[in-house]
Amino acid sequence: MTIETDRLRERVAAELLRTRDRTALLTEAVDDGDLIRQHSPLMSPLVWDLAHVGSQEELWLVRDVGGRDPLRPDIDELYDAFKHARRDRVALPLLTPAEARRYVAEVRDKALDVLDRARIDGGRRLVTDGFAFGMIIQHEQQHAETMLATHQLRVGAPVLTAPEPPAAPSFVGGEVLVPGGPFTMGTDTEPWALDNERPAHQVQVPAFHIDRAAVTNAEYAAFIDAGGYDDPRWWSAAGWEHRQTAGLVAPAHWQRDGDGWVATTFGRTAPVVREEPVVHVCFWEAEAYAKWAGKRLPTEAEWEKAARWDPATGRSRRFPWGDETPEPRHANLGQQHLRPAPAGAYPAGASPLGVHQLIGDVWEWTSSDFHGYPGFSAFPYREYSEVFFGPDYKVLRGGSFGTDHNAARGTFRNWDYPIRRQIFSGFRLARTA
Ligand code: AVJ
Ligand code: FE
Repeated sequence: MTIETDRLRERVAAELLRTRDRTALLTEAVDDGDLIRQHSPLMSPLVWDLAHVGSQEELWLVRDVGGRDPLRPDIDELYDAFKHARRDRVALPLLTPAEARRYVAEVRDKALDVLDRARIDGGRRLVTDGFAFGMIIQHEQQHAETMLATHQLRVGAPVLTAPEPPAAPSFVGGEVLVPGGPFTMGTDTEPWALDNERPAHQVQVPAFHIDRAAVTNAEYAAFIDAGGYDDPRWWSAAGWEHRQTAGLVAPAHWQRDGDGWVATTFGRTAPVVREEPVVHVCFWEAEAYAKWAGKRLPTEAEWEKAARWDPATGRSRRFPWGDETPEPRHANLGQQHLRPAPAGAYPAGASPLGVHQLIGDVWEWTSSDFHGYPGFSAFPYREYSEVFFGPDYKVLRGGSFGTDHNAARGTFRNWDYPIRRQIFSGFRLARTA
């Protein structure tokens, strides 16, 4: 065993533990009634997410990598996300909270045993650089964000607490020019990058301007006050149709309070903070705002160039600030704060061109549909991303305050339907130079 392999093993074990702590916190903060309840038809009951995390870990680490016998083959079907829609999961004969906790703990014991004995440094592509473990760690982290979104939809006394995000030393606004020219999008070298982030490929991105910060609550409120929700000029046909049928009048969780707005966040109602990025808006709202403002959403390639392209070397970095793994000073990630931070709060995380908070705070809608990059090949299974390719999904970039730092990077791609706003979604503006 080489030292590098031992280090990788230690890192994987530490990440598995750290990730499970968050899952435990999100599922222990509420009582059993809240774990089995459907808080929204858009979301699974929390107890489904919990056992599903264990089920995926059993499938990929215990059975596939470890070659061990199944623990609970009888429940595979219940926790297969493709077999039952989220809205139907509450009616399934799910494991009880106590059973689900026992199940995920048993799976974890076996997975750690596999980690001790498995060759994780190569041989099969699935285990090179511990990829299967990284995939399962990121999977659980993605569900931690999904569970956080479920918490946001839960009605009742607050159960989650976290310190306030940092204040901005100075407010950041305006835009920067990103020069035209080639840039390398996607990655071949990021060891735990998922299939849809690969392969690295050159794209020609014409010069564009991009805002230094995401659109703030104050800016978004001005759009509402200007009658933006009542003026079809700003909306695409599909967007206007949705605005009408869904009766959209403001971001989700906002309520009028005199001339201003209050928002309910994890059970607490407070005035909307003017300098924070707007969150819980759908793609159609983002698009309408952009048109009203005389700009547009960035394409996915523009977003990634703004986030990764180093003008000094022409190289693509892992993160806006460089190649260094995210630290709390770089970005608002990992549920350390339960809200986005004001524009300018993370100067250490800015890009060389001065674009702030591309990573963390809020997922940013792009104008791009979710497609495979040229040369895409599904790995390890088509259901991770390939089955979602097409015009139905829009790409979001950057991660939110609810995203683990391990599942947020310059190449990471998220996707959702353009009507969705239960996710921690905001946006920033761009325009062609
Ligand atoms: C990448 C957030 C769109 O939640 O559907 C979780 C992540 N994939 N389990 C999703 C995922 C399988 C995925 N998103
Ligand atoms: Fe999943």
